[in-house]
Amino acid sequence: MSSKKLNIGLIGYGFMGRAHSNAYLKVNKFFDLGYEPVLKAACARKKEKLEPFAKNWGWESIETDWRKLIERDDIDVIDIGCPNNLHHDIAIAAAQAGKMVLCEKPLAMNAAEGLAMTEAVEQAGVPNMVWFNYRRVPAISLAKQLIDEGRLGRVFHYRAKYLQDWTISTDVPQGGECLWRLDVDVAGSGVTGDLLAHSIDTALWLIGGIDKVTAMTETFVKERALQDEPDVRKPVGIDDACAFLARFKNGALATFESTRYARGRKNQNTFEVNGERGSIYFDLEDAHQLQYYDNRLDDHVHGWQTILVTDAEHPYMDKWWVPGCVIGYEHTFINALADFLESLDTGEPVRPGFRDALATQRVCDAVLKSAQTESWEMAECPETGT
Ligand code: SOE
Repeated sequence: MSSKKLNIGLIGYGFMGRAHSNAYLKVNKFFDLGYEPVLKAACARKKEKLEPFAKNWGWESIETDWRKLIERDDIDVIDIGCPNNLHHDIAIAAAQAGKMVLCEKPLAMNAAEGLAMTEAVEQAGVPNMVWFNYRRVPAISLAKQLIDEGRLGRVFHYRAKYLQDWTISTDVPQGGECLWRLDVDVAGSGVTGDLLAHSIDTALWLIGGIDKVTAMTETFVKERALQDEPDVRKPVGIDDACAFLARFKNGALATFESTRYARGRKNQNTFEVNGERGSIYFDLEDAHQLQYYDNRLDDHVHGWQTILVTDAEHPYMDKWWVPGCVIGYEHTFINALADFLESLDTGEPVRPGFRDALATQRVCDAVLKSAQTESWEMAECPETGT
């Protein structure tokens, strides 16, 4: 297929800057699409870090002020891959300038910001997407397919965990490059916005809207040095751990748990769904597999089966390798980008868009509020799944 060029302006050169750059470079090698991203400009404040990043990934030019990037006529898409406290201003300015907007998760620092951003992209009528990349793990997309096919029937339970262990040491500083996730003024929250936002996005997609939540959070290390000023110590404002109960609007019950203090757990993102006719279980540390229990089989063959999600019949896998050859983390961004580019051709908005991510943000806000009030809080998220 001959494709139209789509000029990308990426903001941020960290972990997500790399993941997104890689997706732009590879997407047309594997997917047959009507659009082809051009790595037009990379933007960040620190020129000395930005220049080698841009050179390495093949960005044609650089900008050190995101406002200048947005002003450029040769940029079609603004991709926000910088820390959370900048998402709001950049997204609104980009939408008002008529640019398409892609934004890293979580959408914003809180739901009020998220709402303003959502209204901005909707008023401007610009295509938008939030990089909740785990929806594009083929096994998670397959879970969605099995649920939509009715294989689980009525859903009773949803059980999610998102565990890491990289902040246990009291010597880990907060703020600054890579460690902004520990600074509440930059991140907005701790594991709730960073990790549980993924779990909530997946849950809303698979099961539907959440009605209300009751939560507890803990900050285990109360004070940390600043990365950029090691002699200065500041109270820690993020939640190190969070656990909450939720009721979905369809009556299903859920538990969610997240921490960065689960020694030995590096990036364990799991969920289990129990339904009337069957169950499914997923673990990101075995991302190529989906566990499925089908109660409709004859009694004597009941048992959990492991589906190796690498066949051409499985979501996205016809674009990758031969059966049995697994794909990994980076491919989830490529799959997401392919869906975005395809949506420009079909005119069918890609999910999750800003409005979908706003629902997740509202659940996060309700969770954090509930941890403070120690009572149930309404999640104010829509009736249907996103
Ligand atoms: C945090 O450590 C983090 O990098 C998250 O910010 C990402 O969203 C997650 O995919 C991996 O872990």
